[in-house]
Amino acid sequence: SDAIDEVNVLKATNKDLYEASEFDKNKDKTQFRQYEDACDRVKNFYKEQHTKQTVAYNLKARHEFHRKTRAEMTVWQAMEKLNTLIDESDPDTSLSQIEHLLQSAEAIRRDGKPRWMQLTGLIHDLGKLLFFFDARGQWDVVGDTFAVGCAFDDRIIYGRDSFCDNEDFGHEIYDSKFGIYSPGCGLDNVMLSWGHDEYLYHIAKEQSTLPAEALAMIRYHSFYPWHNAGAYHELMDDHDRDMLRAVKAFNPYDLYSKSDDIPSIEELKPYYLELIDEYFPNKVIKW
Ligand code: INS
Repeated sequence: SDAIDEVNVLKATNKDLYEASEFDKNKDKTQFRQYEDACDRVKNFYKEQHTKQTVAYNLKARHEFHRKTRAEMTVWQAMEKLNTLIDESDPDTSLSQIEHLLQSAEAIRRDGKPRWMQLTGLIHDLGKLLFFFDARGQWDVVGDTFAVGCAFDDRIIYGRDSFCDNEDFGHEIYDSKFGIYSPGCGLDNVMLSWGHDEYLYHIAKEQSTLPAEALAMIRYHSFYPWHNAGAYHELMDDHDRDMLRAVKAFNPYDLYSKSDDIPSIEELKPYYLELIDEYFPNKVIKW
């Protein structure tokens, strides 16, 4: 039947997906994500983020997000708009965002990964558009994410102490091991700190035909404490365990492509315009 065919196709593409990535073989991984030696811009960013990302703020931001459409534009227009943002949280690149997006997508494409994954590389940071709409600063747009509503984990950048000025720090429930969650409740039910991942995830889920793996790559790509450091695993369900593999497969293309050559935007544009149309049935997206 069609359903069985579909499952088989997905299994086949997932096999390619999880094969070790070729492109980061020659990268010196010790050169990336060096937060202890990072400049003040990065350190100040995280101090502010860790102080202001509270449960109360998270609920408010989610409510605001669902209340309205902020802009209507195509995916490519969104990439161009984003281009003026320089991410204060990122110690590894001071390139404009469109270049980082193309670097990620091109690395995925060169490795022969599925088309939906190439597109995921292309759009994964588009949620940073939020900065031009509802954001209070960069602290509620960029940077690594973590869960709110349960204990601040030591595996988050700069550790638990970095949260000492957060109003939820030491809170009887919000800073207890499981907090408002329960073991195995599934990450769908967990409030991640509000920012570009969460925002784009909702948009892609509602307005694209991207598969679950792509949506997970978008929602969790900045969730390093989980996909990289092993935190929050007790909250996962079986679906999350599958998704973790996909997110891990995506990560090298996001992180290590930052040292690749700068791509030519005009040359690559026709290829990616077609790819965008394949998965976003409505050209104009409600942001
Ligand atoms: C970066 C940047 C990225 C995000 C990373 C973060 O500074 O904001 O978009 O994916 O997790 O460390």
